[in-house]
Amino acid sequence: MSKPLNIGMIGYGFMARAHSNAYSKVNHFFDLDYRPVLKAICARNETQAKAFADRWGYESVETDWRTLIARPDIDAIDICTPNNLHKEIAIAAAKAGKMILCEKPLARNAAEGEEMCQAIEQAGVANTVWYNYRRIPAVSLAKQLIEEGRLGRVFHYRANFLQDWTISSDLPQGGQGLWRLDADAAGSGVTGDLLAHCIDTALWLNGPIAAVTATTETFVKERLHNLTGKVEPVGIDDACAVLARFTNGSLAIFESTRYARGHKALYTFEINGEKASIAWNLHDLHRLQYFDHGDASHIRGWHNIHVSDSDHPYVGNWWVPGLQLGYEHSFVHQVADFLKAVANGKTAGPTFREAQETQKVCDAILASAKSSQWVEIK
Ligand code: SOE
Repeated sequence: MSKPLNIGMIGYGFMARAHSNAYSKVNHFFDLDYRPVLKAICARNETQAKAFADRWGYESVETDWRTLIARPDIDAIDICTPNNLHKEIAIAAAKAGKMILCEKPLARNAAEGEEMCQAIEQAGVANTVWYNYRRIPAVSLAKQLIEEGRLGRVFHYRANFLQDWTISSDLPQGGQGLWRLDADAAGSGVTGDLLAHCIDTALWLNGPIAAVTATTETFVKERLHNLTGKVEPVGIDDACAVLARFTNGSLAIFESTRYARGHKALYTFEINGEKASIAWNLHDLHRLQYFDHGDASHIRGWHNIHVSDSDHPYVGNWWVPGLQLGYEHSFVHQVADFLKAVANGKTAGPTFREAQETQKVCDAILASAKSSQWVEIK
């Protein structure tokens, strides 16, 4: 019989739905010592919080996150708020001895991230940051192929995260649903929101980044601010282009933008090694492209691996072979790994400390865009 682990969710947006869905499903598919219980949802807007509680089956509603954290019946706090609240909530939750699952990016910048890391390390609480794409089975398979040594020395890493939803200059900034355009709430624009995913995966697959040089652009300079009612300068980066060097000697190109007309959420990466290459993209997320130079020359070519067999990462826990998984499953996998780690007294990455490495790279990218210089990552 699994033990209950009571979740206190803060926020009710898109990510709160993705995480709540994962908590609800995980024990149906994974054998775990713990079973998440949707104990309480917290949001300032009580009507919205109650509606969320009804739809997802949360047992209770709070309107002040401090009250939620003070509740002795809450084991884990899930932070799905805008980024400007991550630090204060995470530090308070750590001091209260709660486990913490924090939406990405960890914080608005590395200074905030460092305070959060120190708080959770001092408290010794289980923690994770929701960089969910690591746990798409095809991406986990890429990790496996790299660990099996199939790529050999890596020369190149290139990744993009492309969207097009902020092109209209009529789109306001700030407030519910649009806080990602407000620098005070978000910290940065596409660098923290989209490129951070590319960096998290890159650090996981290819090791530390040593230095970056970058340029950013804000194409729409002023937008109506939903909170002040005034037209205000836009403080976020709309697009970001980066050159980077990994400590293993490989070179990288990263790009993220919300101005790539026609692309809604196209995350792609390709890695070129001495012996093989791998490529993946989010619009075809159940496939991994793999080119092995070791294949006999007359049949050498790109393998198009449908990552849906029972010996592929996570897949054996779901349906019968050949039936593919999607975006939502990556969150279920993250919860499963988190709960397994909690049961074994271990950590499941990305921890706050790992996510802080991504934060440091993002800070270096933004600093380089300002100074037009290469910036080393300390
Ligand atoms: C932005 O539109 C966004 O929702 C990001 O915040 C998520 O992290 C990304 O996975 C999808 O796009």
